[in-house]
Amino acid sequence: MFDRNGNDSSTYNVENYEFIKKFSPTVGGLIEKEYLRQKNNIELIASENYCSEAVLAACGSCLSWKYAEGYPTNRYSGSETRYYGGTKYVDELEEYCCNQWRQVFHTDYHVNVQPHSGSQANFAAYKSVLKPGDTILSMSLDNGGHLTHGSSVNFSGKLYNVVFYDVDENGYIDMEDVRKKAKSYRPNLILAGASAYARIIDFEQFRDIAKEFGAYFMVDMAHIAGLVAAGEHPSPFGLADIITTTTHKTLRGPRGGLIFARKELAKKVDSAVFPYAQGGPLEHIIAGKAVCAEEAQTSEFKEYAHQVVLNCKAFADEFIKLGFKIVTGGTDNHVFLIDLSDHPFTGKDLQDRLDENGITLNKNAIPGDKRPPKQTSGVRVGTAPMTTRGFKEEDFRKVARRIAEIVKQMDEEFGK
Ligand code: DSN
Repeated sequence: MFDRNGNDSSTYNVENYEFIKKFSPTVGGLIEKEYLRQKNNIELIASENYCSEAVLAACGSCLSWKYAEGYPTNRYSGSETRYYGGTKYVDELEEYCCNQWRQVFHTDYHVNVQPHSGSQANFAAYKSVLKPGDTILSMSLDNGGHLTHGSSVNFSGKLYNVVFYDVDENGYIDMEDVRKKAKSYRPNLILAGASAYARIIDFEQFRDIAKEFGAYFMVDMAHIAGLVAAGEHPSPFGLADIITTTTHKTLRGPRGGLIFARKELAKKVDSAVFPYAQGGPLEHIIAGKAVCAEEAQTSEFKEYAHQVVLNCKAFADEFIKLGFKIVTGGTDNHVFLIDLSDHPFTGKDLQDRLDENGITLNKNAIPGDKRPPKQTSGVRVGTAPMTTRGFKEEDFRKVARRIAEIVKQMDEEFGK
């Protein structure tokens, strides 16, 4: 893992790409280039992070060679099984991984650690409680939701009838609108969770509305899961019926997904993952998820998550001081959106210009955006990866000032 100056005290990455280069100069060479890009850049993509060497090593282990379709034998009733021999150790590993995740979130919910990604986790979570054509009430992609929360180009928008709740004029989730739409549309499932929302989500209010109108309550906590684990964001456990997450964002583990559910939904969730949505689980990634869960219980992780939030607030405050508009006027978590609608260039223009200047972030729609998704009027920034690399508040203030300089040049160039 890199430190704040891009130094990598480990040899794991370098040894690996050098090893690959002996067999494939092309593949090894491209990995090396990407390694150097990551090492030399300031990484502000809110959904990315740097996992530990132990996680990387687990993901690159001999478990990659093992097939293990099914679930550890006797998972609940004695009837569960794997469809391959030789699964003694991966059975133990998968159970261990599930137990570790229960400990992370202090819960007795059922856990499925097999989803290959957050999208696969959401696909299976919906399938476990909905039929095609059922209604989901969620936040739209434009307002900060996620592709799998009902976008018309995604399976979620094609298989289900999706109604979106709005954000208010300040960009906050409009809980009155959630209640009003729950009352009018009687959704089968209400979903809370976002990929570009900077404020605390009030899971209790969502639960109350879901209960009032007889809907399942699901939370996609992919972005904030690391903060939930560290007590930096209220937990949805005990409130939601189903919770999905990825493990590679604020949790800084391997790229993958998890589903948690109330025990009575356990079998439905498991059969929605395998055999409905997926075949063989990626046991090497499950090993990485288990290491990540252990790391998430350390005091070092809690300090990191606390610092992510402190850094994000300092970063947003500095942008505000520099005259930028921030959606919702600040942040409570690891992410915020810069509103560029008063500038003569798009989010894509700024993303490209920052790429040229060694700063990586992504263009992002802002609520009510008039520009198309390939351009956008905003950019999204997050503090988790650079916090992992040791950045503190003053480092982020400096980055804000550097971005402001670049924006000033662009204003002149594009004719503000
Ligand atoms: N697309 C991811 C993000 O960047 O937030 C979520 O899956």
